[in-house]
Parts: sequence; C-alpha cells; structure tokens
Amino acid sequence: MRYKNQNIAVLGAGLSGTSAALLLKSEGAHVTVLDSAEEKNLLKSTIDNLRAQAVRVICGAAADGDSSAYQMAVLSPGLDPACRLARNFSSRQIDMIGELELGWQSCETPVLAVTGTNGKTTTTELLAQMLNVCGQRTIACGNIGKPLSEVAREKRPFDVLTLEVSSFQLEAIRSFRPSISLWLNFAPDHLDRYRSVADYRAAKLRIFENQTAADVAVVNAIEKVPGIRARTITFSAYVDQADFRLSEGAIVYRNEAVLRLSDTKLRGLHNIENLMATLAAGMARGLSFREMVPPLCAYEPRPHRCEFVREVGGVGYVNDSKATNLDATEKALRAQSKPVVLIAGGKDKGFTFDPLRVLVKEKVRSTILIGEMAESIRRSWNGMVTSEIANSLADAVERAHAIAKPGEVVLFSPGTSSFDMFKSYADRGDQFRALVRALPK
Ligand code: UMA
Repeated sequence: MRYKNQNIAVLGAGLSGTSAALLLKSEGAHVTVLDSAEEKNLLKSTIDNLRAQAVRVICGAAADGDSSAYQMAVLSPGLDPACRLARNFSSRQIDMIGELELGWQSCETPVLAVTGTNGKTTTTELLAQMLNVCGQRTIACGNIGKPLSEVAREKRPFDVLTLEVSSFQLEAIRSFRPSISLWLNFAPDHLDRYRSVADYRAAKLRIFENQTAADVAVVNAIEKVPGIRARTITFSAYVDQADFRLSEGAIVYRNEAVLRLSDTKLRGLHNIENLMATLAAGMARGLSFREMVPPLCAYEPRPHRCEFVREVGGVGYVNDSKATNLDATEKALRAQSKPVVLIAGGKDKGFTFDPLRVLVKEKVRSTILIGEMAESIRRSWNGMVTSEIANSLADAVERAHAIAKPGEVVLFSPGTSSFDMFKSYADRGDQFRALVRALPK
C-alpha cells in the first residue's frame, strides 16, 4: 500500500488513466484524474464510474491550471510530457511516472514485454495464444488494449503477463523490469511526438534498462542495440548470423528446421520474424519446439494486417489499415506478388513519404491518396507512379474499383495514422472492408 493516504494526480481519463486511478484507490490513495478535454467530450460512463469510486475528476482549462498539492502524478501514455497539462505538474517538480510503471509496481507476476515499431500486436497475440495452449496461463495486455495497472489490480492467477509496450509507455518507467524482452524491429515513427528518431529510439531502448543477466532479451540480429545486460537470443529472416534464421522457407534453430511458414496462416518476411521472436521467447520460458509449433500454426492473423477482404472481377482487395508508418507499408508492398493499386495517406505525423519512392515505382501501378498528407505524398512520388487524390475513403475505393485490372491487387496501406479522418486504424479498416464488400460484382 505504498500510496496509502497520499494525494496522487492521474493525467488523462482514457483507458490508462482510469485503470491507474482505480489501482491507486485500491491502495488507499486520494486520487484526482485530470483531463484537458471538456467533460462533455469525455465518456460519461468513465467519469461517472470514477466519481462513484470517490475519485475527483477535473476537466478542461481547470485541469490545465489546477494548483492543488500532490505527492505524485501518473501520466497516460498518449500525453506528450511537453503538453500543457503535464507541464502544470513537471513545472512544480511533482514526481511523475507513467501508467506502465505504476502497474509494474503492483505486479506480482513475471512480465514478458514486446516492443518494436511494427509487429508488436501480432507477436503479443502469437505469444499469449502459444503460452496458454502450452499450459502457461497468460493474458495479452498493455498497449494492445488492457492496461497493466488494470491487470495488476485484478490479481488473477497468471503464470506470466504478455505485455505489448510502446515507446510512449516506456518513456516514463522507473523500475519496470521484464524477465523476457523482445525487440522486434525499429523504424522512424511518431515524429509528431519526438524531437528526433534518436529520441524515439531512446524511449524504446528503456525496455532493457533494468534487466540483469538473469533475464533474457530477444533481439533482431540486424539491430545494433547497445548495453544489454540480459542473456541475448537473436533472430533474423535476412541474415544467417542469428540464433533463429531462415533457410529454404523454414525457421531454423542451430541447424534444426523448426517451423515451415507454409504450415502457418501468416505471410511475409516480417511475420517470419514475428514467429522467430515468439519461438525464442517460448524457449526462454522453457517450452519445447514440439509443443510450441501447433499453436503457432493455428494462429489466425488479426484484422487490418494485410487482411484479404474480397476478390471482385479478378481484383484482390487487401486491408492493411494497421499500417500507421512507412515501415509497415513497405512490408505490405514487399509481401505483394501482383501489381498494386495503392490507397494511402492520412494524418501528418512529421515525416514525408519520400523513402517509399523506389519501392512504389517497383510495385505500384497507380496510387489513390487520401487525408491531410495527400498532396505531400503526390509530390513525394511524382515521376514514380500516377497519383490521384480522393476526397474520402469511399471515393478512393470507387476510383480504385474503376481503374484496377484483373490480376491486380487494391492494397489499402495508409502509411500513417488515421486520426485526421477516423476514430482509429480499426475504424478506418472496418470502413474500408465494408466499402469493398458493397462493391458490385
Ligand atoms: N489528453 C489530455 N491532454 C493532452 C492529450 C490527451 O488530457 O494533452 C487526454 C485525452 O483527452 C484523453 C486521454 O488523455 O482523455 C487519452 O490518453 P491516452 O491517449 O493515453 O489514451 P488511453 O485510452 O489511455 O490509451 C493508451 C494508449 N494510447 C496511446 O498511447 C496514444 C493505447 O494505445 C493503449 O491501448 C491504452 O493506453 C491501453 O494501454 C493506442 C495507440 O495508438 C492503441 N498506441 C500507440 C501506437 O500503438 O502506435 C503508441
């Protein structure tokens, strides 16, 4: 009960803030949740539930200007520490930790943490499914949707927690120490939050910070990751100098062919690496390949990740709405074997689409661009491919349907986030899927 009778502020009234507040209440703290949004713009059920638990809730300008005294503040991951609400606390030297750190401090179960620019959710899901089938009770949680602070408060009898962690969550840790960490890959992203790629990388590298030689780090062999104290297991689908490597369509560990990609429902080199990292983590948990392979072959890919939607008039339609950065769209394009009509675009996250110029020229016959980045992308890809700008996703799908030829693929892989036009990447993907299903035969 480390926070008993202390005045604690929680910044952000989303999933993380609400879970942090309820965990702190269960530990006897006096809790105030503060959110910059006007109360009318927040979920009424959330606010009512917090107040019913005797949590004080302050919204809007009153939150940003709150001058009450607190012993500590807990930051939701989606709040930039430079934002006005967070600065109202840091400027008063009030100690601040993130929701992930708070959950960890109350966590009585070892943690397996997955980070990387892409593949986090697929790998976290693969791991959780495999561990449960192999008799190790776990739950996929963290950035994937269920905050760690909620799982810690519930105190259910898990053997291990399978935690997806983002750079936003790792930014504000203190003692967080996964017994097994997974570093899948790294590529520029979130430049609307970080001053540089180096800052983004530094946040992610904190996953290793508290690990010791008693812990394990599963790391992509082509990544040069400094200062890891944990025992390291490497993997790569691109180079042979790795513990897990690819040979003739099979994942090989120390010259033993362990798993054939064709036996799974996953496709693409990026998914081979997700499978390798999962096998390495399962091995670190004491599992044998014989028990791990069947659940990995049974795994059904989640929606919005190169999800095949429908074939219409000989044209395949693929929903890759989860592609919220260029690295994800690059992987989706490389996984295509047919000519592509690409629908891309969305929120400006501080980077241009220039890095995809060469690949677009190689893989894409025509592009249809949406969102606030449309003009910028057309400039980036000028001369590489023909581009047209659609004024909505429905318009984009209609245009793609009009120009795509039999034997081609219409790939929806936006390459940036969705928040300029949609509630989330899932909302964006659901709308794309519905539009495709409504196309006339
Ligand atoms: N807010 C302020 N002031 C601000 C900014 C935001 O008060 O200046 C308030 C908003 O009004 C809102 C709250 O903060 O009420 C939102 O906080 P949040 O964005 O942390 O939302 P949560 O619901 O707590 O969601 C967070 C993660 N969101 C982000 O990291 C942006 C969810 O990841 C995660 O699933 C959830 O915690 C549970 O762990 C989403 C995400 O996009 C899916 N993550 C990024 C990614 O995957 O790329 C990192």
